[in-house]
Amino acid sequence: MHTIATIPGDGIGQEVMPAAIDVLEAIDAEFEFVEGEAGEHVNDREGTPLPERTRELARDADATLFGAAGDLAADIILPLRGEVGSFANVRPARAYPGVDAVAPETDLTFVRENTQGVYAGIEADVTADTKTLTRVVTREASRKILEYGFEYAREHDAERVTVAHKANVMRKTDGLFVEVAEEVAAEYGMAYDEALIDALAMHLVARPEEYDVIITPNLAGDVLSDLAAGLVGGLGLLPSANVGDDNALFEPVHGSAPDIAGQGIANPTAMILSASMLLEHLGYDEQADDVESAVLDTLEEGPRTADLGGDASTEAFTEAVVDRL
Ligand code: GGG
Repeated sequence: MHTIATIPGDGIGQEVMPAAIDVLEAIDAEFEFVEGEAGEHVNDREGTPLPERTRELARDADATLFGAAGDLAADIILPLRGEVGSFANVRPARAYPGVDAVAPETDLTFVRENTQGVYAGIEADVTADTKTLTRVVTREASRKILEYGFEYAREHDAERVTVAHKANVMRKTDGLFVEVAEEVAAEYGMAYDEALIDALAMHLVARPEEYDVIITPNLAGDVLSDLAAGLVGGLGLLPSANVGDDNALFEPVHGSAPDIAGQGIANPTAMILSASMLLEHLGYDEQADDVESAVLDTLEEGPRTADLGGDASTEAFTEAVVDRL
């Protein structure tokens, strides 16, 4: 039996996590769920949003499900990703049948570097009016994410691999990323193209169907995957996996969504599909496919949540998924 740490976090994380647990309880597999506390309410009570006991749960579990973080994301989700040793954040963005998508042909995956770049949080106060941020890019971390990205592309029979960067401006840091990309692609014997991040944003809006696997530095992957969410029907639809050598954490791409939190109307699709990615990671391939099919059928046939033009609650959508399992 596998142990799964569940950490709902803030805002709608509290509402979509029960949906994922309901689904995992409905399939043909047995899990032990251990819930970990994290978030603003924990910070108010204990002076830290991510207590050591929650970090330990994530470290010790076979895999972790995380809900959402808001203003305290830097103190919650970034360290949690570190606790499971994740170096890759895999974010598939697909347009699903029945969902009114801006770009219905979209089917691509971001493989985002998860440990460094500007999200490493190396910031300093020079004076009250001047702040600095140090962006570190290492050969080792670049090689790790690029090898993972090319391997992922090979395993998924990707038609195209794109390496995103801004090396024409950030010559040393992204320059190193591009240099390592050339080496790794040669070792894998795989073709790839490079894309400047800003131009890539435009191309993704204009012709998303031309892309397949996109390997990106940390911040770019976060921003471009939200852009892709806009192409396929919204942030409620994108799941993700934070993958390490021995452990992994799965979470929706969306944040805590304070504008709708507490109303029971959040779309749990991204959270449930994250649970499906977790199932695949733990070797429950058949169950992962079943969950994905149940979600896709529900998206196509209804009921739908408000973000997709319906009026179903989070619970009603989840029940419809569970009924199809
Ligand atoms: N479930 C993902 C989440 O809480 N996202 C909020 C956020 O700000 N994330 C930053 C990141 O993904 O690096």
